[in-house]
Amino acid sequence: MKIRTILRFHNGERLAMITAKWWERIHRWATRWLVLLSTPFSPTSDPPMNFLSDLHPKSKFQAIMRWLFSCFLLFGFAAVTHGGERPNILWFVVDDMSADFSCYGETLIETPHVDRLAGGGTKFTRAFVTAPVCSSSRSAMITGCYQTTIGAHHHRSGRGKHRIQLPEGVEPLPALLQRAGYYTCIGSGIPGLDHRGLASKVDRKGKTDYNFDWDAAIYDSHDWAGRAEGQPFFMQVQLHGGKLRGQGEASYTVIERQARERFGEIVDPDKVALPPHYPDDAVMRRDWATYLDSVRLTDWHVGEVMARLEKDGLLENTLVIFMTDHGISHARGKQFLYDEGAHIPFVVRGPGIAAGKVREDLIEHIDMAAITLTAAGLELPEWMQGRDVFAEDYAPRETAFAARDRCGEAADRIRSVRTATHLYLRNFHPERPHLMPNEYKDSKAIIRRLRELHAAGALPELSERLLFSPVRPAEELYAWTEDRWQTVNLAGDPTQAEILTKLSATLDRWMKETQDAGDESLTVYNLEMADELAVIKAGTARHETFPKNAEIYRQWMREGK
Ligand SMILES: [Ca+2]
Repeated sequence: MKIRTILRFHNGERLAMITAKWWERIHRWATRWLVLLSTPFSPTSDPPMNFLSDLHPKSKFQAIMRWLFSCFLLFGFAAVTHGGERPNILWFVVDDMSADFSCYGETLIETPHVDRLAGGGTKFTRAFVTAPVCSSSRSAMITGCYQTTIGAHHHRSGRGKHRIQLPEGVEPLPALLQRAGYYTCIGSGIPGLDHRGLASKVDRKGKTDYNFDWDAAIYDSHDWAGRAEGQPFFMQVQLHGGKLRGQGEASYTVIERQARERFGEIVDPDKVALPPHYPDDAVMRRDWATYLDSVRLTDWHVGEVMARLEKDGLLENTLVIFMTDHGISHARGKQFLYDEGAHIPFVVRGPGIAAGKVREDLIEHIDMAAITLTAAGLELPEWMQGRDVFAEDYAPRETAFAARDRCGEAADRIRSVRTATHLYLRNFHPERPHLMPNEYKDSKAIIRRLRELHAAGALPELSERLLFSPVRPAEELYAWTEDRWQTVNLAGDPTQAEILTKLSATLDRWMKETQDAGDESLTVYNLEMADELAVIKAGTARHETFPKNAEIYRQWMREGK
């Protein structure tokens, strides 16, 4: 076990040195004994070369014992190096889900499979995405770079006529692993099941959603089963997660049926504890209950994949990383940089990873790329901004950064920096409201209900202020570890002025150093809106709302708002 750990984690010179030393030793022993002992059995050997026959019985016994010992050492070494071969790497990437698992403190449901994963590995309690929306988060994840550095920060950008190219030299992770001999795959992790955990006749590749031009050939398959014998694999299990609960009534019914079939009962909406900034309302409760059912169904799927790895004898030589692409899709979750949108579960299990360990240092989701490359025995490219948080010389992050940019037609720009105690946010367009027009979000039952309650003047003060204020503060500051949902903005508090100034400067420095590409021009916005509208089905409500909303943003841009 010790040697395996060394072989896995000491790359470069040190690994070469250790390996060479062992090989030299083994080679010396093996040559000495095997050459000597093969001699008597050689058909061309002349007597008295059969030295065993000339030996004293006691010496003969010792020679045989030494021979057996040598064989044992050789086989042993082969087994050790085999065990130390490049591990398989398996990612669970779950859509739209916060860390609402039992091992992260959720008490209303049980999530035995993710809990087991955490128990057998290292659980990070302070992991954050650098982008709180699918495509920007996934573009960052797959390159190990800040989405703002590589220009992939606007949600679903670069899909149509306006294509985004990655900066010179930057490549998606599967391309690097494939070139190093890995079998690269992306799918549901269980042949015959889709990303929703439902039976499927056709196995398809899983979700990618990258905002840049990429070559589909970086993925060999939907599943690791097709790899060559002895070939290590890199598998992404892409799960529908929080998206299982859908946008409203019709999809709630589907997930409730699925939960009843799987677990015998559904989460009781009456027992749900909503965050304080959401009104206590039947629609909100039902939605949150179905969300928790989506967590349970995700946990079940994780269990199935882990059982398959174990059954196939792959568990011990597979590095497993579990995370979500951002937090729950809700009014203040997905698309926003509060914990509700940016905090994610992050669990790593596998060879060389401490079991049952909990780490409280800050990590960013782009670190997953660096952890993966190191585990595969590859050097980290210069351009990669994620870090191998398991490296011996790793100095824990003092800060974690995140950015929100245009989401669909909703053009906005928010940046944040977080320390172990504070979360600082900067709104670059404070004149725009929190719940700005957004076809995607506005078609959700929860947002429609919030707008209804707002129109009827029936919202509690906190919901009204945090969700419907027509303008936002230019800066926000939260003592996030004490203020779980970040509802108390300390930005105007004179006692916090020093920390605010410091974090503001840290954010400026980060934006400069990482070459934050910032807002889109109106010209690019128009190109992207045309591209996006082209893929929306004509005649639908979406097709009508989307361009109407886009016109509001154009007007705001023209007004400098
Ligand atoms: Ca997502």
